[in-house]
Amino acid sequence: MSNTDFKTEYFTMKEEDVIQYVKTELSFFKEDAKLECKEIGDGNLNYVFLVKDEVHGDSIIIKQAGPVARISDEFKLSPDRNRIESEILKIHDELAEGFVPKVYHYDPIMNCTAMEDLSDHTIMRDALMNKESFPLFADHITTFMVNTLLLSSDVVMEHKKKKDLVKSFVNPELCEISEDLVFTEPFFDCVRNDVFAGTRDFVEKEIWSDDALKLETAKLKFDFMANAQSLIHGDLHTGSVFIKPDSTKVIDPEFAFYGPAGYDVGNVIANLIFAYVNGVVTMDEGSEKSEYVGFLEKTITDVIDLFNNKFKVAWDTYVTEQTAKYPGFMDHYLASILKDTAGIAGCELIRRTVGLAHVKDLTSIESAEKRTRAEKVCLAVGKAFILERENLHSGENYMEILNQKMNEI
Ligand code: SR1
Ligand code: MG
Repeated sequence: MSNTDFKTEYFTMKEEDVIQYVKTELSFFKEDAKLECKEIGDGNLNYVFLVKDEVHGDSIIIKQAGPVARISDEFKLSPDRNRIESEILKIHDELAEGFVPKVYHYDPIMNCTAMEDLSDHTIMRDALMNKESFPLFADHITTFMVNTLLLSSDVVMEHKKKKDLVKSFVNPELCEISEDLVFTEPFFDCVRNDVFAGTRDFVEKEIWSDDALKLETAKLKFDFMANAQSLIHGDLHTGSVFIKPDSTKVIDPEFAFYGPAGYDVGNVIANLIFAYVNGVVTMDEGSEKSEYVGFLEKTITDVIDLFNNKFKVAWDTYVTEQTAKYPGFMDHYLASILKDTAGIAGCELIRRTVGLAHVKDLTSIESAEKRTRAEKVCLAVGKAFILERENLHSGENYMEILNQKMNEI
């Protein structure tokens, strides 16, 4: 065991330390509990421990922030991200109850959070790779996004309270990761990029040599840094969603800060597209494929359209700000979120294909030919989303571009 003093000095815990930790620092388990612990994290940054009582079946998650990222020790990260994550989960639970795990305890010395075990759910990216469908997802995620994004913004919140939240969730180190990995590095031949051999020529011609595209990514990057519109999740991909057919839980909001609302919506769309492209290129023709691909087409369409509709309803219900109620302002505000959504979906599609942090939906494709096709589609769709973002207002608009690139490439 590394240490048993959890009250004075931070250290990164091993499984046996975590058992000791829950026994001494939490009153979650029963006296006669027989605890076992396993590190189950597969994300890029943190350590996630599942602690189970073999006697009574109770279980809990302990998530600890380490001093460097798991994906690469080039990223030295403030463990304050664990405070941000635990506080955001509580805020999300107030704004969108039922869509996040319950937080039981936050420890600012050990930089860890104790939270609800969601082992009866599956990480959505894994479930999608397994070709499972979730017809309720679009409804769930759009409720989550409309509630968390609109209700945390200036058009609903008292402005001084909103500014206090902006201060509390300034998240410079994790924002810097996104500024670099999402908006900067994928758009030039950066040494940290990881480009699949079959895709390289396409990337050089279609992405790195396109000055008009690069200009648009600069606009999106500076908007990301300067537009403190909503308290965004900041990393809302399908690996940040736990799912089962009747339940959707959004986890891992450590990248949260006040940024453009469209960042979250765009990330959801892009990651559904990765699953869609994977399904199209890897599945054999037949009913299983058409059902699964059909589910994803409908979900991509519905996420945009339901977000639009629910946003308008929530606006009428919650917005009290005098000037925000001027006729025409809601349309102007929502149009700018939708424009950001398309631009961010485009950046996410490109950065997960050529940048440092990839997605299994693409890297798991065994055939080099199929993977190359999938990657080129993602790049071409991403580029079109960025360049044409002014014109992407409906789910149908998104599917038109996706179908067009899928047919062309
Ligand atoms: C160094 S972290 C790499 C990526 O993992 C996280 O999930 C974020 O998406 C980040 O960009
Ligand atoms: Mg994460």
